[in-house]
Amino acid sequence: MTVTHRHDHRAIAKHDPHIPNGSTLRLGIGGPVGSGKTMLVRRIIELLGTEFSIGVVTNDIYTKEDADFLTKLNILDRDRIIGVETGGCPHSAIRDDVSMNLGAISDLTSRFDDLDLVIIESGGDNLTAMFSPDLADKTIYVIDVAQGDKIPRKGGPGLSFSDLLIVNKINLAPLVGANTQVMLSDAALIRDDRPTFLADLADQIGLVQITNWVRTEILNNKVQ
Ligand SMILES: Nc1nc2c(ncn2[C@@H]2O[C@H](COP(=O)(O)OP(=O)(O)OP(=O)(O)O)[C@@H](O)[C@H]2O)c(=O)[nH]1
Ligand SMILES: [Mg+2]
Repeated sequence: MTVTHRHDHRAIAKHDPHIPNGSTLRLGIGGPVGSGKTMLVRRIIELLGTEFSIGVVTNDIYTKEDADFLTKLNILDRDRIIGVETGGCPHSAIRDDVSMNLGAISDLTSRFDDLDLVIIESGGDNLTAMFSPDLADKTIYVIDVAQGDKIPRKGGPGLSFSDLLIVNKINLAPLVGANTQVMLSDAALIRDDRPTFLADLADQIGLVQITNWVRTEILNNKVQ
């Protein structure tokens, strides 16, 4: 029996003609329902959309709500945004059978051959969700304070192994009795050196750190 190493899958995916070439960073954004994933996509487009060529794939279970929302904002050419209706468990479409998402990325790359970044927003999911390395090169996991400052202690692959963890809606922390410093220290315990940033994406707090991180990942991906 041939045992294929996890990273070999990614190498194979990168050489598939339907997958963007190595200079396109595929960035997966996951996290629970309503934590601010689409708001993060919006901010990345607003801040990096003139510097880089960006495409977006959103996942919703029954609609194309997030793709429609981003399209209506008029911050990115509508042809650069594709909504996928997963029709089932959101984690399945980003982890188990990623074919719908790979198809959407393939559509984007056939429309635009210069993509620096493809963002894949997962449907809102539970703490067990995680992107397949066949689909995403790097991942951001978004949680918010309103779910309680216990969330980082509850763990899960997104919280532990995402390349960047964002604790969003920090302006709401006093209203819901969440201690963001506890969230940061609990996250640090399970994340080794992987960073965790605090943000309020709606009020544009914490955006410099996030933008710098995404820009660095796009540029690092090009020199690999
Ligand atoms: N106060 C506050 N509200 C926010 C922030 N970020 C997002 N929201 C609001 O929270 C709600 C959910 O935000 P979305 O960006 O749609 O969250 P999502 O994770 O994409 O949601 P799903 O895709 O449905 O799982 C919206 O009403 C946003 O306006 C924030 O930083 N602060
Ligand atoms: Mg969303």
